Amino acid sequence: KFHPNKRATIITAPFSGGQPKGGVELGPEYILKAGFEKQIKNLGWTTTVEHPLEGTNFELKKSNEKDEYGIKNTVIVNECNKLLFDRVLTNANLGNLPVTIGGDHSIGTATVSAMLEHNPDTCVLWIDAHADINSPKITESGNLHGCPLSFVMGIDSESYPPIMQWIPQNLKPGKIAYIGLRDVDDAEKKILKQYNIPAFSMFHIDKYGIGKVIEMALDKVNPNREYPIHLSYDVDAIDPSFVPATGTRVEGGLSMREGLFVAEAVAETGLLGSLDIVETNPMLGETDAHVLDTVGAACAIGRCALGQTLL
Ligand code: B3U
Ligand code: MN
Ligand code: MN
Repeated sequence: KFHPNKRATIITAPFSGGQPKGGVELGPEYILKAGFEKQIKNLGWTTTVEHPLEGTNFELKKSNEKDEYGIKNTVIVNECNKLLFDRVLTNANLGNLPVTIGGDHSIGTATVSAMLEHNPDTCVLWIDAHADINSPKITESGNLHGCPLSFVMGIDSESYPPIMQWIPQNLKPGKIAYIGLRDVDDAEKKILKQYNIPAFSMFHIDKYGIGKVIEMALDKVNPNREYPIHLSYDVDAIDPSFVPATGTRVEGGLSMREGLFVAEAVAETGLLGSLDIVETNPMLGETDAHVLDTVGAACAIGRCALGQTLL
């Protein structure tokens, strides 16, 4: 429905400044080396690859100190997001489906706000073990990969540094639903309640099954199945037994099939407008198999979201 011409732009976001661990900036390289572009071409898509962070050297500027706003690496996260915002928005406006490959989830600030700038009707499915909705005011870690959704919703905006004023606060609470949550900070739970944000945790997946949960999530944010969907997929939503090479593993996650079903179900709606695949960290695998499994899962999420079916 939204991409009959099947043109996708793979936008690499080799960035780790939203969290302290090294290695997540290698995610895009590993995913591309595994043949991701070819796999998408084989599904009938015309593909382009863009590297908007080339030559930036953000990694060299990383620190683990909180600034006066209580957050870390504010400047590089912000600069990174500006570059990605421009490429995601430009590609979306050209009719290309942006597939942003991370890197850590702090880049969600750019991808979500760009897609809402492109089409204000866009709804967001956030697939994650974590809610990523801390603000500078409430974050305990100060890691900005735990904050992208507060920035695009303007939550606690008085606590933001002035350099972040460019970010369009264009995501409304009724336009996002979570699937896969199981590690949510107390202050984040308050926000989810206060803003009445639909959130389907692993409890709901066990209770209703993944098929029903996707239907319920879409009924909340896209009841008539008419709006484009931004699918922001943190690979840590899937259980660490299948996806071990990621920065913040949380036991009790989605099975491999449940994880891929989420992407397949979005593809089935014909409403996919854009996709993020984030938090693949090839340096955190303890064995080669760990890395292969994780990179393989990231590629499979992309293929399923872009229309690969089992039959
Ligand atoms: N909520 C915690 C932990 C966390 C968020 N996202 C990840 N971990 N991957 C925080 O740091 O904000
Ligand atoms: Mn995340
Ligand atoms: Mn996560």
